[in-house]
Amino acid sequence: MALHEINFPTTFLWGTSTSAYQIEGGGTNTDWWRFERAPGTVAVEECGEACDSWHRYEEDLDLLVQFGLNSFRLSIEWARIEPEYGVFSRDALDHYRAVLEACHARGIVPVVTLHHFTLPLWVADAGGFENPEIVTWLANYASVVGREFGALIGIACTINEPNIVAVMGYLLGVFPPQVTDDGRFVAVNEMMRKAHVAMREALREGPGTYPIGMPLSMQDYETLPGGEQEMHAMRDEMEDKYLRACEGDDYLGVQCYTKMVVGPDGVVFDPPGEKTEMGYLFWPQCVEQTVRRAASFSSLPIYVTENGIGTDDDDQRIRYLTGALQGLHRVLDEGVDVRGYFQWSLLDNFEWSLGYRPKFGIVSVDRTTFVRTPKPSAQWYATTTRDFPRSVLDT
Ligand code: GCO
Repeated sequence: MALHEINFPTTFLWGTSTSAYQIEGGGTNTDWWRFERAPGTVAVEECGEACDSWHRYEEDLDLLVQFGLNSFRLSIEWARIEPEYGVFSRDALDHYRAVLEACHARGIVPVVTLHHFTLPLWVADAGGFENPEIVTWLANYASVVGREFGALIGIACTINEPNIVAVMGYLLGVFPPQVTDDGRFVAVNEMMRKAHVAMREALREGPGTYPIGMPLSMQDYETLPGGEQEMHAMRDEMEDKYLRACEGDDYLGVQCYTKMVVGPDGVVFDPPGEKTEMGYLFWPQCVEQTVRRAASFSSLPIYVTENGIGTDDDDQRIRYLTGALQGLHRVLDEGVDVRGYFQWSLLDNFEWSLGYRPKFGIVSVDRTTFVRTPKPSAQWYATTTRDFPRSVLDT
């Protein structure tokens, strides 16, 4: 069958992905806010007002409408909703209700992440993901969120990239709480899976029927001779255990950016090849490879909940996204049930320890005035997704 004969599902979700802390600004009550100010951390600058999306969310949503997209992945901030243990902020809940209603008013399906990297200070101070109580705390938070917003949620993501929170925070020590301990890293991974299931069940008890899942960071892997064992061990801890734990979910969320090269001594840093601003290999093929691999674990529908490139060179971004969507098209052609693609990210935003230098956005944001300016890649994404799959294949 010629590729252009594919009847691309009209229900496919085309969107962009964001997170609260990275765009809202003013996330003062979080572990990240404190981490950025602590002496000797690797954080290069403070998040501050980010993109001021706390106030400018309607502008952001209007951009999506302008680009013809039908979905938006955003996160809600636990630290704002439950600033202290058991105290739920009516103001914060009302704010997020307004955001979700603003999505619906524009025909945009909101994909809502409950936890995207940041913890309320009270949770961090009580041991964060190492305190078994966090399973109950997250489930309680999910119950409140489900009760409040169940009818407005399009798709729910419980914990964003739990494997990255674990590896960066508990093995590599570059995210809070800056731990470098293999045993604690493995224990946090286990805690994440428990918390996810508890949150999923809590959401299911509330109103609304929407798919619930947990977006996982996945990589394409290249193994150098002698690195097989290392690669399998790494992938098992980072991905496979999670993929198996997602069995009771409604979908798999795949997030991918690059390929990792693994040799006998572990990850090969700075492998030869074209790089992105993150120092990652330029590897748009990661989309089809990771989606295929996720599909080999389960027959659940798949959403690519994040994919994109950090680059100052918008032509490089267009080249990357073209490759990514061509790969996505191939897996659809193979019959994999992929239901949506979310480009990371709508706006240039706060890239965690690396601050504002990496540019993932299809829209730039003036750091003083917060004025948003679409880049050529935004126009490219708008036309490509409108004409998909033909335009992608023509390139
Ligand atoms: C992650 C997060 C995002 C990042 C994005 C680009 O994957 O680390 O979900 O918050 O900003 O991936 O690195």
